[in-house]
Amino acid sequence: MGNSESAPVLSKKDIKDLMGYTPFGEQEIKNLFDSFTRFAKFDADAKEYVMSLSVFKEVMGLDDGPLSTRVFSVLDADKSGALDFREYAIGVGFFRQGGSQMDKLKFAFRIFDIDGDGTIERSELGELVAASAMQHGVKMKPKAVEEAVDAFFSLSDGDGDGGITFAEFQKLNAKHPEILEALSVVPEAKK
Ligand SMILES: [Ca+2]
Ligand SMILES: [Ca+2]
Repeated sequence: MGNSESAPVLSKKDIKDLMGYTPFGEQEIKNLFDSFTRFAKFDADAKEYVMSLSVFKEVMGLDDGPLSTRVFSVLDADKSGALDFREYAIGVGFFRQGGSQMDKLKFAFRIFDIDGDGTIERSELGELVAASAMQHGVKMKPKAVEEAVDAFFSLSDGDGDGGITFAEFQKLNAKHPEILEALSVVPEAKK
């Protein structure tokens, strides 16, 4: 979006587009762009400013855990490995305004559905459980991971096919909202 390193600019069209994708008005988008370009790096190949995972975590006040990395991956819509301003603005808009309950649930689902095929598989859940434990200094034995995954699936995999669809995920949340709250996959953004 910015076309030279010295003077990043946001076109009128960019602003208009972003107003459609985010809860922000024109001035808020301009302010957000200013702060984005302060933290982001100019990528000469892409000819725009992009934000790395480590900077994103710092700016958003996220911890170093696997869930933070998943939040970043979900926001990185084009899977470039960095956030451009549009991807960043959508993320900030989501965290700051919270979005609807449905938006939050959809976002949480995408955090778990690592390969993005629309189903949470046992392996995906196991990976996140093990990585989260590791982050807290706990090395879980494969059997313990298995048991945690079993417990989650016994509550949510209604048809027992080994995958949790969004509909099943929604049902789980309706019955046990405390589970998803405990996982806190929608972190509070710093102001
Ligand atoms: Ca990207
Ligand atoms: Ca999946």
